[in-house]
Amino acid sequence: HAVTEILKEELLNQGFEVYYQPIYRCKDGGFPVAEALLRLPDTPLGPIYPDEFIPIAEETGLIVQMTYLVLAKVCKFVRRLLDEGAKLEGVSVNLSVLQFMQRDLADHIAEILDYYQIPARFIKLEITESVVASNYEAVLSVMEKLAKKGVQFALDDFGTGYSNLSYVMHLPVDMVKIDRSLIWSSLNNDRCATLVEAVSRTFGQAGIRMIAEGVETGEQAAFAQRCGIELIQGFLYAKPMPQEEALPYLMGVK
Ligand code: G
Ligand code: G
Ligand code: MN
Ligand code: NA
Repeated sequence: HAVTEILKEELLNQGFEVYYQPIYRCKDGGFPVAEALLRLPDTPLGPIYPDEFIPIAEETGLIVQMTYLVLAKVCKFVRRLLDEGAKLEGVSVNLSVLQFMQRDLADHIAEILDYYQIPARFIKLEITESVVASNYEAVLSVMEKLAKKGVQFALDDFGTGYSNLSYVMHLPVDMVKIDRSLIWSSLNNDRCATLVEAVSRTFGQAGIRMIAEGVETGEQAAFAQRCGIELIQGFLYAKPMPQEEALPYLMGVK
């Protein structure tokens, strides 16, 4: 498969780019958090998008090494941000289910954090509900191991597919990201809006930080704010962008 060969090649010469999407904080208009997103802008086949290469990386197992590369690049960037005095809360990195099957995941992450001298709280791992559903016991035990080291977790794509309150109650999850489909539906579906608002308030009261995803319009942002959601991720405020462009957002000068 041509894409598989390209992924191997990019791994060898570390050609992957990591983009950062700054995440907006409603109360002060700052961008204290960003999500790291893999990009392959320049390959022999032209740009290849994550929706195409992530599934292939998962099938071939290449995702494991790719994620370690992302983590290393993210830690290096976080080190620079901290050295330059950023009031950063952290950067989140997506984890695939295969990653949780790696026995040495927690140790390997600890090693990368140690190498770059990054306190663990600055790295937030995003896991989807489907990852949890695929192997609850194994995922829970790895999460607990990492949480003990201080790594934080965000539950991604909340409200799609496998939504299960018991995950939020029993997993060491610091943040819940409301999926963009729910944010979008809420603007023309009162029942959806009421449920999103209730869930957001309830989670917020339980000390779980909320992120609204996929906010593209002022109306959607206003809705998220009415729900008391703390953080907003969406094209309205900032798209995923190269590190150098994301830097001023995270430094608080944009
Ligand atoms: O990045 P969007 O900008 O297109 O990303 C599409 C999908 O690819 C998202 O669901 C995102 O979670 C996933 N994705 C992007 N980067 C990574 C990564 O580094 N690791 C994993 N596992 N998924 C990623
Ligand atoms: O990991 P997750 O599936 O949540 O990945 C975030 C995805 O959402 C990335 O593909 C990113 O490019 C995308 N995204 C971020 N903000 C917006 C937005 O405002 N609108 C849309 N359509 N997609 C967004
Ligand atoms: Mn994500
Ligand atoms: Na999501």
